[in-house]
Amino acid sequence: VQALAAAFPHNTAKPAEFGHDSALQPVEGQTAQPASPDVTGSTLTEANASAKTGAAPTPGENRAGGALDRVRADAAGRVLTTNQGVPVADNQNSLKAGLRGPALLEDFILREKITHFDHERIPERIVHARGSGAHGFFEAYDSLARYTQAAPFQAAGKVTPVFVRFSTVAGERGSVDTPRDVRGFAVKFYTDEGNWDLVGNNIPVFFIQDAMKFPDLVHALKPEPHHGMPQAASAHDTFWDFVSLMPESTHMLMWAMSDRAIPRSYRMMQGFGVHTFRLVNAEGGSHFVKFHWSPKLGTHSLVWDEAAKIQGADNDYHRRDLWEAIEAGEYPEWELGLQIFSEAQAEAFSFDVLDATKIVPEELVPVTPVGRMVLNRNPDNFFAETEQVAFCAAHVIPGIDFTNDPLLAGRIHSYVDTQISRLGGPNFHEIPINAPIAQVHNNQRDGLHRQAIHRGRVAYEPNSIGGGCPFQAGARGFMSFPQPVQEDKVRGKPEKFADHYTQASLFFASQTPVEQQHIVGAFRFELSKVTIPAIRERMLASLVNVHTDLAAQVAAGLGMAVPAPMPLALENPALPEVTASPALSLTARPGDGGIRTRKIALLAADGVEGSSLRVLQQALLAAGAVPVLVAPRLGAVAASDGATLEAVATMENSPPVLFDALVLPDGEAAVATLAALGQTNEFIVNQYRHCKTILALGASQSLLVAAGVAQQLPSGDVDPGVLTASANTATTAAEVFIAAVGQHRHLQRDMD
Ligand code: HDD
Repeated sequence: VQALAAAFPHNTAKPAEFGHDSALQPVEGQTAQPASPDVTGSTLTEANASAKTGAAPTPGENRAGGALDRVRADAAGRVLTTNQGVPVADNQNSLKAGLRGPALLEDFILREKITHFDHERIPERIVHARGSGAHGFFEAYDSLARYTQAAPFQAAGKVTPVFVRFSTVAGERGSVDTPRDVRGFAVKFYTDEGNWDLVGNNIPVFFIQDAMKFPDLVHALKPEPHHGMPQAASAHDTFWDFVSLMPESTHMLMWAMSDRAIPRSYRMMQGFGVHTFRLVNAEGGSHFVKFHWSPKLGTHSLVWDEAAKIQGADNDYHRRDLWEAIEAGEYPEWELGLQIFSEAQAEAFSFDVLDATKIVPEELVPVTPVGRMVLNRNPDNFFAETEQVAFCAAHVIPGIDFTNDPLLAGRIHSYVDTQISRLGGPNFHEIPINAPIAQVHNNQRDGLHRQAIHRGRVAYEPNSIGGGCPFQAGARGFMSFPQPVQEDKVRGKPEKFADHYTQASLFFASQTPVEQQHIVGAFRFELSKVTIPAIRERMLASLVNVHTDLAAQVAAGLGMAVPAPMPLALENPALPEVTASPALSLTARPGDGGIRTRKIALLAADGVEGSSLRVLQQALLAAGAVPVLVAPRLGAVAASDGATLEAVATMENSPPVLFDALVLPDGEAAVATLAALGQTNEFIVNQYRHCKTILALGASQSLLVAAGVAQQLPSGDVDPGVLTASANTATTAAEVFIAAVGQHRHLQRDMD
């Protein structure tokens, strides 16, 4: 066993993974009983916390994986078997009557293998099909018991395991990671009182106000049904046809056309619960609440030209980014903040808090930090975990309740319903990634793929034969907030829902000039792809109501005149409480200015001045960045001082858009080689256009000149992101360079 363990080392950073010396490993030939999920008591409490929950996480250790250990399989050192556990002698040849004879029907081994393969795929999600997930934990800063009895918020330091899935919305499962799109931000909390799913997005509002319109929205957004185009893109006729006829979508469009829709990383975007939810405390007292996740790394985005090019350079850009960061121990972290307000406060707002196209400005109700979420473990198996995870807006726990938001009402139905066909039946809650760590006992039985073996003959309640078990929890159980309801049945909307523009204008007014330009550019791009002029015109008419400058600039880009404004559904909306909200700008959360996990390209070729590159490399590593030596070909690069550097990427396999910044090397011979390559120019031009930091050492300054890159901005100011230095001053240059990369981008240079 020890020899095998040495030959097949398992990942010791994953504490509970089966390894050769693991206590979890079944002894060969012995039936392995799955560990009981509850070995210490009838309910999971802080006192008997299992390996999956506990008071505080040990740094580097991820407790969220524990409950999944009983189903993790590791074949290292094992014999190949059929699904019935029968050892397979030959996995190369089917059973035939003679070496050149026909295959035999009796070959159950071949048939089992092929049949299973034939059914490997399941339907993809109707929306949010493409996504990436990770395990982690949520840790409360303090008790929120005065507001809610929700388990994760009951004590300072309380830890609740989570599984998170980030996603795009429109694209299919195999589509790209960087289209202009909303990102899903779905968090499953495995709490002591059952699973709570906070199924949010990276944008705090939504396109529509009523779930009745969701199928229409999605049909308009998805590839057009006659020819199946375009993939993962909203820039087409049907989407803009629909939204231009639905002015309620305007506020969301402003966000979706902003840089929020092209995040640099899942690790660098906010998340929002979108709807107004309710917090309910043990006494039954209720407050309204909005959920906000804010990334520790700050909010950062791509620019559109870069996002479009990344689609070709790396389809898995965001998936890889998340995976690599977690593997490297650079665990992404978000702070959870709550906007808590009373129903009386909500009544007085100029907008309706039940309208998912509206935010509650932070100036009106501040965001209170209540805890942090850390993602510290990658899934072991993409399908078993990330694909099979089933988030449901209906999954709430005691202490969290719904409001009458009509969009939320439809979601409460839709998610469970969709899992039944996607995951093949009503027992998807038993799939390990979906199974709560709280025990499940009820009288639901049977159905496709039932895993639990229910004992006894009682599957009804009330019963006497089973001693009345399982019994109702009474006051300890989930009780809906007893909101009084006495109204006529109607199909309609409250009046404030008809104010479609006030908050769209607030959003635009709250952006920096560069952000406003990016919004203009996005509208221009998207509407330029619309082939029916009447749709473009209708959309412009709507934008006039947001901001005349916005409409004028978009119209100019489309070669169209600004039309008359679209008639308002509500002529005299209530005066807004705020007309500018700095928190709505991405610049409000710059992060700590550090450059951890940023990828930096160091170009090199034979003859490169080695010592200055090594200084840069060391300084970047020390700052937590990922310096990557990129050369015309892989392998050894001979430096002019006789040393050898190792190129781990080529200019062909790693285009410039995959890097956050660029270092050009000193060394006459290397610079001459690089100057002769078209890719060098592309590296410099792309990095420059995308407002990234470039450092040219010594002789490579000629490459900047050749690429037409100036060190001065059009304004005459020095460009803080175009740096030059001699090789001798590499140590100082590294400091300046790192500070400049920490700015993320030099948008003063923005030129597209
Ligand atoms: Fe939804 C998936 C977020 C409105 C119906 N939605 C889905 C996912 C996220 C959201 C993050 C992916 C979950 C995962 O990673 O598996 N959806 C939202 C937000 C909304 C929203 C923030 C508005 C506030 N959704 C919405 C409505 C409906 C749906 C109004 C239907 C009435 N959403 C679904 C769905 C999906 C889904 C069809 C597809 C796959 C799935 O549920 O599991 O049920």
